[in-house]
Amino acid sequence: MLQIYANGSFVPQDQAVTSIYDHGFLYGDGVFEGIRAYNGRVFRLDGHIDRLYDSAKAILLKIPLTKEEMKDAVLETLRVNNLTDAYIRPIVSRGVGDLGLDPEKCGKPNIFIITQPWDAMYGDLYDDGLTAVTVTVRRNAPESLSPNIKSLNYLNNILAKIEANQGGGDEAIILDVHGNISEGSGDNIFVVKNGVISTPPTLNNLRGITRACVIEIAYGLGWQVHETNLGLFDIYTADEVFVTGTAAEVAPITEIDGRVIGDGSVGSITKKLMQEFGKLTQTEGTPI
Ligand code: PXG
Repeated sequence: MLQIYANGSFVPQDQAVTSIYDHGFLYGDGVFEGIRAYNGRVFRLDGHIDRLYDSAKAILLKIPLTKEEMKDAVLETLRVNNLTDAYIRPIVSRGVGDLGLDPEKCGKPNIFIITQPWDAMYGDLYDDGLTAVTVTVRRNAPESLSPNIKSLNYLNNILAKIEANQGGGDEAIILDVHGNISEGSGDNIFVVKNGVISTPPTLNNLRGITRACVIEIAYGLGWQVHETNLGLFDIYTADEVFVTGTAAEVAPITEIDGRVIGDGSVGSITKKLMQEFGKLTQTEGTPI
């Protein structure tokens, strides 16, 4: 049975539990990360741990481990479970409090790290392309709850995913309150038009680690990436659209709201970025 890191100990999966008074459970008060290991290495571990601590800082949650200790805990959890290719989910909740909102009533934050084997998320769709639907629910406004915070409150994304499921889409496209494209339910969005790659700036979406990798890869290939506000018109009329995320990796979208994107097949720039991203994940990372 898989072992879970729970506040410094390893416990079997079915015994890794927290209290119903944990504010992570009562209020979604906490933060998390989604990380992958490929071929015996953890991909962009530093970037993910930095984002975890930034998310925690933004909600005034002091993680009772140094970043180095957290990285060691991630690596040790993989070793304990004998995993070389895995999905890794560190979770830090505010901890056990009472039924009131006040986080000062909570004791120590709870830290859990789940690791498990993980295959490509979308199977054949990497060859055929995903279908996406624009959803009515809008992305949390940064003035209310910054989409930069990877918090345990994912209701906004879950509502988007429910609408995508109802609309027969593989992924949701979420607009911000102004009608600009923000992101998918668990990934960032890129478009390609006349050879130019564009993606929305990160005020209205999560600062994706995969997004940053793809931008790096594109620059390495001598291509430019424009970070600019995009509307529905831009994605409907794009030659290529793709999404990026730790779970999704680089995944092509070939149909949006009933419109065929480009010629309906996976575009050449998307294909190249998928290939190069695949090479990177197989060759770089922190050894387990
Ligand atoms: N936007 C959001 C809202 C995310 O949750 C990304 C973008 C991509 O970021 P990275 O750093 O992974 O490139 C994410 C992260 C899932 C799942 O099961 C996906 C994420 C997190 C948790 C679960 O699809 N994606």
